[in-house]
Amino acid sequence: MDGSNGSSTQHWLTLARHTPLGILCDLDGTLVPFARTPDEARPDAGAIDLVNTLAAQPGVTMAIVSGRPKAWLEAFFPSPHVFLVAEHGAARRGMGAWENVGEIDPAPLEELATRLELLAGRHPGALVERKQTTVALHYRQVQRGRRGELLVEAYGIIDTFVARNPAFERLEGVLVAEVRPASVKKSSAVPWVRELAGGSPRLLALGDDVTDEHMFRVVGPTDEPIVVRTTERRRTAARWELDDSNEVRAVLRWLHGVRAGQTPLPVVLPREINQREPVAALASRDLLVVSNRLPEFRPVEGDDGERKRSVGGLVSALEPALRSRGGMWLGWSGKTVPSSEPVTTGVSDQSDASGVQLAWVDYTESWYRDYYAGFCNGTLWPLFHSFPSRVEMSDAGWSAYREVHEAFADFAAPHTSSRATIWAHDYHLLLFAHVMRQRGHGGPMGHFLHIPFPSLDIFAMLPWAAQLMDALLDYDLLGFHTPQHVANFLACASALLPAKVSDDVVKHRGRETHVAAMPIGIIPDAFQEAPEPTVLEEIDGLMRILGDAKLVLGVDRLDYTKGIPERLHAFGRMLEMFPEWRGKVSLVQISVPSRADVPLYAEQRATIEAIVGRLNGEFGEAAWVPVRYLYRSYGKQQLSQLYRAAAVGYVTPLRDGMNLVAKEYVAAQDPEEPGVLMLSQFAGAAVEMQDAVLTNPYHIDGMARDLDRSLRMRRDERKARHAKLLATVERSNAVTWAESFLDALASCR
Ligand code: ADQ
Repeated sequence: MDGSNGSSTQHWLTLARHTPLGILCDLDGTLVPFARTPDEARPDAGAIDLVNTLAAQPGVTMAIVSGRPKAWLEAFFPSPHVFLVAEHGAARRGMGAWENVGEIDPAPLEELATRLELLAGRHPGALVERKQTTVALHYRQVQRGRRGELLVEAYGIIDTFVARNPAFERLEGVLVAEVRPASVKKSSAVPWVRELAGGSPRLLALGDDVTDEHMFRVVGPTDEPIVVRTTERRRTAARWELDDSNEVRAVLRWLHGVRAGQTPLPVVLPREINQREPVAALASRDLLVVSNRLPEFRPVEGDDGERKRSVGGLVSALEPALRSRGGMWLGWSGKTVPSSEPVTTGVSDQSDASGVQLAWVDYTESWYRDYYAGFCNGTLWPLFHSFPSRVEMSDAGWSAYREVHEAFADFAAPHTSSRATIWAHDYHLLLFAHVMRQRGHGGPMGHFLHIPFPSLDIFAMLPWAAQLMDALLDYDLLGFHTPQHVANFLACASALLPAKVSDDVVKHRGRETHVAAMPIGIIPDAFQEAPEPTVLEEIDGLMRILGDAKLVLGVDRLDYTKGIPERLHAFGRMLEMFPEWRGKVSLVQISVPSRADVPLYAEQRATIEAIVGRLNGEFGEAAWVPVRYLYRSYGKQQLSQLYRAAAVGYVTPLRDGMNLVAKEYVAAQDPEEPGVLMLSQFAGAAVEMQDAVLTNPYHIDGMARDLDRSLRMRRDERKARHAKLLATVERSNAVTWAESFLDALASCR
């Protein structure tokens, strides 16, 4: 017994005795348990017998409503008493004869299926199923950490197809991506079965998949939609739930017994879904990503409410994970409102093409000042990068830090199932797990820190160090870029808290937090694409200005941690130490504007411009400008071309969590004629990229010598180093990073 109360039993008895009764039942994941491949998931004799028995019962209309092809269904259910709906509603068999629903020309699917088959051939476990009007890519059997890679490519193919063939749409099933006619849905089965049943029927609709939601949405008020929670939990239009196919069969058997005049005790009855359980308004909430900024949209200056999408690295990394799981991304809109006004929040339209829903919170002006510019960028950023002299601290900052976390959690909690997985990002959200646990969140929560974690002597400068540490341990998983960051974190935990610390687990307050080094990667392909002609022209123009001089390239956000002044000084020093390079090499430094309204950053910009002026004044000649400083942002294609043209990628931060520019530079090189990556030993990237020319950005003479060595390096050495670096960049890319984080988070529990 499931402990159902009497009134619930009565409710189901009334339904079971109702005549006529229509049953619409999905197969895979509902009546039949999932198997490793679609072929193995065959209805067993028990399931077939149960369906036939119900179909033969007076007053019952029994329909199987499936995504499977006609012939497959017919092979198991030849009896004309069983009604069949195939391919999600594209075809149906009434009194023994099949009819097609709607006019669909399946011809365009041929090419799609072929392309997906080629792709599946490269991904062990992936399987393409061709049906009359649909094509499905199954990835249940693809190893968990490798699914993201497959999906990035698959979605590229599918989305292009759907854009060209609007009569078709993409549909996410349980570990299957399917393309099918947009006009066909399982919902069409509902009025059909109602009509077949005749009279005033009550309907029972059972299914586990998102395709079954279409049925649940159109059933009437006296019908009973039941969702089977076979795999993921998602927002559902169903009123009842069951756990698996065993429970489905038990309920159907009981129903049959009741109608047959027996009074069997129910083994299990559908459980009413607690509508008070906070679930999102619109869609599946299996994964909630939270970051300060929503990388996918840039608020428009002088915000008119329009929000534009832009594709950043983190988005590309997480999108496959969000798509395959279903999820929401929550962050700051980028907009501030006067502190006297209430904070506004919002959620994007679910119909968004990426399938990822965005949700945002606006900041008040005081939050922007005390939380964002204050505690985040004035306190934590310099502290975590080990720049203690730049750290500013105020009680107002700490209090705003906590307040903003409360605001994010107030928004997130009612939009998220209490069992959802949450992945928070970076130093802006260190307390997020803590405030969510206070609101009853029981699901797995992980955090990835994109910047370094400092050593104990630095971290302990923070008056709230112990509180912060305590709150961090409400996460189940903490990810860092390097083993050194992990070691620093563990040392701080063990010094500041009465916690039990081992290599990769911290035990505190009866909880366990796993800690791991998981270096982030890039999507290398994005830096290897052939450029558009206009991009080529633009970069050619820039190269013409440089003439024959070799290009040394620096690309950064304008930030004092990036060591731009030191890099410029070292370039000048090299021209002094090795005058033969004068006129033969130019440094191009591209800095993307960042936090320009923070005084320290404006000051940094002025410092850099002064050094550039000095160097050009001192060394410049009529036909040669030693340093070009470009204070602007470039698109990916432009950046790739610049990287490719550069003889040296000059990446010398004083401290950096990882540094993606180093990886992008490597990805963009011509393998036959690669440039040399010169990389600071204090960038997290240096751990994986030992084949770069590693340099110490604090030692100007040394850096000048390293630059000279890089410029002189022979082709065979450049090729050998580049090949090893490229292998690293390709092996641990952005998608594998996201998947392995989520895998690790799932296995924490
Ligand atoms: P950032 O400090 O922003 O990231 P980084 O990893 O180098 O540093 O990423 C910068 C990104 O901005 C790169 O993708 C680069 O292409 C882009 N970019 C830089 N200059 C640009 C320009 N002028 N025009 C266009 N794009 C430009 C933080 C941490 C890092 C960590 C990342 C990811 O500080 O240590 O590597 O997060 O975890």
